[in-house]
Order: sequence, then C-alpha cells, then structure tokens
Amino acid sequence: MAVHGGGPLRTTPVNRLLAALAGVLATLAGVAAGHLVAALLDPATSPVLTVGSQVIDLTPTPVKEWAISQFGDRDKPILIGSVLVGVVLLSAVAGLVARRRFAYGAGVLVLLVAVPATIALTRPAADPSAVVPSLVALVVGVAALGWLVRSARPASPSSSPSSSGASAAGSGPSRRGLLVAFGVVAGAAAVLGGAGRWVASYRSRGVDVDLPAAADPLAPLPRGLEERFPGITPLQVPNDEFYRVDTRLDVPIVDHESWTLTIDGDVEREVTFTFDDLLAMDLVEKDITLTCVSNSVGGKYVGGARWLGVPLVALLDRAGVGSRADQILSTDVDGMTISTPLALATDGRDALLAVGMNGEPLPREHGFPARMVIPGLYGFISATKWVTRMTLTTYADQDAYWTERDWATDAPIKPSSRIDTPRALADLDAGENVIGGVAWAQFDGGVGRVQVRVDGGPWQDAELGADVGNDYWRQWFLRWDATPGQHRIASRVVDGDGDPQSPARANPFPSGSSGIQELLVTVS
Ligand SMILES: Nc1nc2c(c(=O)[nH]1)N[C@H]1C(S)=C(S)[C@@H](COP(=O)(O)O)O[C@H]1N2
Ligand SMILES: [Mo]
Repeated sequence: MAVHGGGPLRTTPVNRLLAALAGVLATLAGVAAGHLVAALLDPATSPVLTVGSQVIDLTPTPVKEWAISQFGDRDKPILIGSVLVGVVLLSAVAGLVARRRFAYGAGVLVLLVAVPATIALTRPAADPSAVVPSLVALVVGVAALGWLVRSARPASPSSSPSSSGASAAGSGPSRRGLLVAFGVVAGAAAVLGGAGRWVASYRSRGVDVDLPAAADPLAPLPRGLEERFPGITPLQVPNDEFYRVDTRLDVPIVDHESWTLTIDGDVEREVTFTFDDLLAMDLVEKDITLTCVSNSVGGKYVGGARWLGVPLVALLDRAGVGSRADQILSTDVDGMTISTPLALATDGRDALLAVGMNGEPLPREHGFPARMVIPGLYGFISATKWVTRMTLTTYADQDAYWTERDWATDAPIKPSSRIDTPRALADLDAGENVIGGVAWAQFDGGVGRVQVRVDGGPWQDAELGADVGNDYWRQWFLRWDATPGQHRIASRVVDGDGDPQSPARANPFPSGSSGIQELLVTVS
C-alpha cells in the first residue's frame, strides 16, 4: 500500500478513507463518552437522545403518523439510527478536513456538538449542567481525532521505509502506531457506549418502594380466557408486556424522595404533595384499560391493568378548583405537557393519580413515581406519566404538546374489538379453531356483545370472558369450524345500548381510529 512516501499530505484513496474513519471513530468515542456521562447525570442530556427527542418534537404530525404506521414500535430505533447516520457522515467530513487543517476538523466537531448542547440547554426543564455530556463528547472527540490524524500521517519521508516492501511497511512504527490508535479509539467507543447503556438500564431497573394497600382492596381478577385459549391477550397485561407510548427516547429517572406534585393555576390555594403525602391518603384500586389514540384498528397500543392511586378529585379538592378553569394542564418532569378536559376528569368517573400498577410500584417506563389514569379518554389527553404539576387553566389560555400539533382536545376512546387469534395470514388446520380477542366500549353500558363474521356472512355472537366493569376491556372467543380455503374473519363490539362499533374507517389522527378489523387466513 502506498501510505508511505511522498509528501505528508499525498492524497490517496486509502489516506482519505483513513481520515474519514478517524473522524467517525473519534466522534463515536466522543458520543459514547457523552452518553456515559449523561447516563450517570441525567440520561435525557445524552447527545444522541437530545437530538433524537428534538427530531421527535419537530416532526410534523402526518410524518410521525406515517412513521408509526410504517415502522410501528420500531419508530424510535429507526429515528436514532437516522440521527446516527447523519452524525457519521458529518464526522467523516470532520476527519477529511482535519487531515489538512486540524483546527477546521475540530471546528466541524464543535458544530456537531453544538446541536445537542443547544437542544439540551433549551429543553423546558433544563439546567446548565445539561450541557456537560455534550462538552465531554467534544473534548473526547477532539482529543481522539488529534491522535488518530497524527498517527495516520506518514512518518517523515526520511524515516519512511520503501513503499514496496510489505514486510518493512507492515512492521514500521507508524503502521503499528496507526493500528494501535485506531484500535484503541474504536475499543474505547465500544466500551464507553456499552457502559453508558448498562448504567442507563441499571438505573431504570425496577424501583424498590413499598406501597400501602388500597383502603378497600378489589377482589383478585377472575381467570382470564388466555388460560384456556393461548393467543388471547391476558385479561391483565403484565407490566413488562404493557405497551409504552411517549415522546421520550430514554426512561426518566425520578427520585421519589425529592419528587413533588403541585396543583396550581385557577385554584383557591396552591398545594404541593410529596410522594409520602400521597401514600398517606386513602388509596383506591381500579381496573382500567388504557388506550393510545395512535392505536390503529386491531393494533397493540392498548392494555388492561389494575391501578392503585389517589382519586384525582381528592387532590383537586385540596386545592379548591376555581370557576374559570376548563382544562387540567399537566406537566411532566421534563416539561412535557398534556391537557385534560376538566369536566370529563371530574364527572364522576374513576380518574386517578396512580402510584401502583398490577400490585407493584409504577415501573419507570410507565410513569414512576406517579401518573394520571382516566378511564375512557385516550392516553394523550389523560395519562400523564412522571407528572409533577397540574395547572387549572383554560384551553383559550394554554396549549399542550399534542394540542399544538393539532390533535383533538376532547377524545373519548372509540369502542373497538381486536382479534388476537388467529393471526393475520395464519395457516390453520381444517376443523375446529378458536377465534378470540379483546374488545372495549367504555361508554354506553360497556361491552354488550362481541360478534364475529366469516367471509362477509352474518354476524355471530362470540362468548364473552369475565366482566371487569365498563372501564375495562373484555375477552371473547368463538369456536369456528374451518373449511379448507381462504377465509376473511372480522369482529366488532356492540355496546350495552345495542350500538355496534362504527364501520367507518378513520385514521388515528386527530381523535382516534375507527373501522372494523378483518383479517385473512388460509385453512388446509
Ligand atoms: N409524560 C408523558 N406522559 C405520557 C406520554 C408522554 O409522551 N409523556 N404519552 C401519553 C400517551 S400518548 C399514552 S397512550 C400513554 C401511554 O402510557 P403507557 O406508556 O404507560 O402505556 O401515556 C401518556 N402519558
Ligand atoms: Mo397515546
């Protein structure tokens, strides 16, 4: 290889490749170091996560909906991946530039790091320390770049061995130095990045607090149909299987000892609760099915759980709600906001500030130390996780995160039935098969019936699982004698008033999907 000989800046493809690689490795090492420091201080300030969250916040709603419909749960990894691709390209440029003028290459890194630093500083709940991980990334990145660029420079012509002898070049000090430098930086990037991930997951592990029992505990749930018919979603979804939807790329680590919840705005007196204050109040237990407005018909952003918490009205009563407010604007630890129609939250339904989920403290992913849960309203206007403030205000005065993005302000959960088994495009054996799933209709008398239709034929009543109340979903199944061939299976819920779910197709935006799920199976 002609790495050696000629002037120090002879440009060959190999030289260029090495320079680009130097830029990429140096940046990766810097980003990994910044990520590790952020994991230790505040994960949300990681250079990767700040840029990713900003992209999430800036993405226009239609693009976001498209991404969710295309990539589903993988929208976040894909987002982080595309941010990384952009960073890799720019850092390759930094390496190429640094080869000729180191200061310019370092300058590209400064520009690169200025983006996460600025975002970290301007996010709603930021303090100046938010910039530390970006600075660490910069220092490590520039130092690594300097070392790599220097080691990739050919040794001075006088000491350079002839370019012809592989033996001489291969064992020369500069070749070895180059390998060592690139190897060390690549290794450091991997180790630092791995350590950052480990620290983040260690810190987001389960929380260890003891919750008091409810003043009036609920009886255990009846057995679910999932025990008889595998494939049907469990009546109560285990915490680690519960769907997660939020704008965060990381999991907020909130210290419950210093956490507080303040109720302010149009109130008689501003009140602040500590975690212990909440636990000292009368706790209630409620079985509530949470649903995301982004759930498409037949989708998986819905789940049933048993929540332990304080009735929302008990908290609002302590503050004394004024007469002007029509909205509860709740804010999370990071300044993200959700707006809830006050009239609906206080109309007698079991709105909660929850601290427990399925017999455990709230998992960090699901809002530890406290979150709102309101039956019948989609999560984006009712279920604020990591909540720290509830401001009584008006829709005319204040907008929340999704309201600014043109989502509906008043969004009751639309009744829907989902087929869990068989799966779409399944190959089934002829003879008896079980069709089963879950259905919900929070209003109008809850789930009255669930019906199944095969190949566009008549709607047949399914058998229903246990009734856990109107705020909860209901499992259902139907035995079906399948004949060979292709078949279309559809299901719908009929509410307690006898109204079937709407067949009109609607996308999730702006107030929730509707339509009837129908899937195709092959029987042989
Ligand atoms: N702080 C915060 N709370 C949030 C969100 C969020 O992005 N940030 N997403 C909401 C949405 S859209 C839904 S559907 C529910 C989902 O709750 P889960 O992740 O516990 O299932 O949380 C709600 N609460
Ligand atoms: Mo949602």
